[in-house]
Amino acid sequence: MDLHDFPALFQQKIDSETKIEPLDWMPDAYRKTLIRQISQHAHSEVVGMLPEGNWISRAPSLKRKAILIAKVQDEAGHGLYLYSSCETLGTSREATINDLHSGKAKYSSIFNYPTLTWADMGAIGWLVDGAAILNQVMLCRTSYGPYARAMVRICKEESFHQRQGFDILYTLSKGTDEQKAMCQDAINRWWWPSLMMFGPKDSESNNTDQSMKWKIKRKTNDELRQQFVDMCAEQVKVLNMTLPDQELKWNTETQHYDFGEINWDEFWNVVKGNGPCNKERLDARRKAHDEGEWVREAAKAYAKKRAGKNKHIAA
Ligand code: BYC
Repeated sequence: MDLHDFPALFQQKIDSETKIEPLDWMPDAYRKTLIRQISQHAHSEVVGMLPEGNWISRAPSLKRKAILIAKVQDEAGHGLYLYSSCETLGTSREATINDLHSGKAKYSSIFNYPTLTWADMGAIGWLVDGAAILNQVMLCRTSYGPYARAMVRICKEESFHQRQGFDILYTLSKGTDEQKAMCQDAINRWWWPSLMMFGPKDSESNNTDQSMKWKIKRKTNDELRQQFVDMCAEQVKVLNMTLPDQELKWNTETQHYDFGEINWDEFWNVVKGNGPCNKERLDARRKAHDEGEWVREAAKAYAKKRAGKNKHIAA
C-alpha cells in the first residue's frame, strides 16, 4: 500500500463504521479535533468535581454523603479514562493539563456556576448529568475507538448520577414548603446553563459539520438540546415543579417542545472565562495540582524501582 491510499482507507473505515484506532493513519485535522474535544471533556470531568465536592461535608445524612463521595470519585475516574484516551492520540498528559491550568483549554461552561444550596446537588445530578448523558450516549458510537470505549463505562455511571440527582429533588419536592422552594430555586438557576452545555446553535457552531462527517459527533448541538428539553419538560411534572421558561410549550406539529431563546451573551461570556466561578475553579485546580506534586514524584520513583526489578528478573 502506498501513502496516497491512506486517506481513502480512512474514509472507507468511517463509511463502514469501523473504528479508527490509535495506530491507524488519520488526517491531522481529525486528530486535532479529537484532542480538542476529548481534552475539553476530560477537563470538564475533573473541574466538575469542584461544585459538588463543595457539598460533601454538608450533605444532610450519612447516606447522602456516601453517595455524593462516590459520585465525585466517579468523575475523577472519567477524567482519567479521557486523559488516557487523549494520550493515545500522541499528546502528553502533562501538556494537556498545563493547557487547562494556563487557561488555554476550555472546559464545560456549566461548572462556572456556584452551588448555593443542597438542592443544587439534585439539580446538577438531574439536569447537568442528564445533559451529559444525552451527549455521551451518542459518543459511545463515535468513530475513534478509545473515546467510544471510554464512553460506554462513563455512561453507565452517569445514569446512576442522574437518578441520584432526581431522587434528591424528588425528596425535597415532597418535603416542607421551604424544601419545595429550595427545589424550585435550584431548577430555576440550573435550567438555562444546562441548555448551554450542548454548545452554540448549529448555525453558529464551527465544528459540528466536519465532526458529523467524521462521525465524531452523531447528533448536532441543537438536536441534542431539543431531546433534552423534551425529556425534562415531562420529568419536571413528576416533581410537581416548573421549568423557568414562559415559552415552553408542546408543539403538536413538530411533536417537540418549543422553548425560549438562550442568553448567548451569557454563554460566551462564561466560555471566555468571565463566569461567576471561572477564576475560583482554575485556582482550585492549580492548587490541587501543586499539592499533588509529591504523589506524582512517589509514583515515578515507584515505577522506576519496579522497572529496575523487572530488568533484574528478565536477566
Ligand atoms: N462550554 O463548534 P462547537 C461532564 C466551545 S459534562 C464551554 O459547537 P463542538 C460532567 C467548543 O469547545 C460536560 N465551551 O464545538 C457532567 C468550541 O470551542 P473551540 C463535558 C463550549 O466541539 C457531570 C466552541 O465553543 N462534556 O463532563 O463541535 C458531572 C464552538 O462550539 C461549550 C463534553 O465535553 C460549553 N458548553 O461541540 C461532571 C462532551 N459548548 O475549541 C462532569 C464532549 C461549546 O472550537 N464534547 N463550546 O475554541 C462535545 O460533545 C462537544 O465538544 C460540544 C461542543 C457539544 C461540547
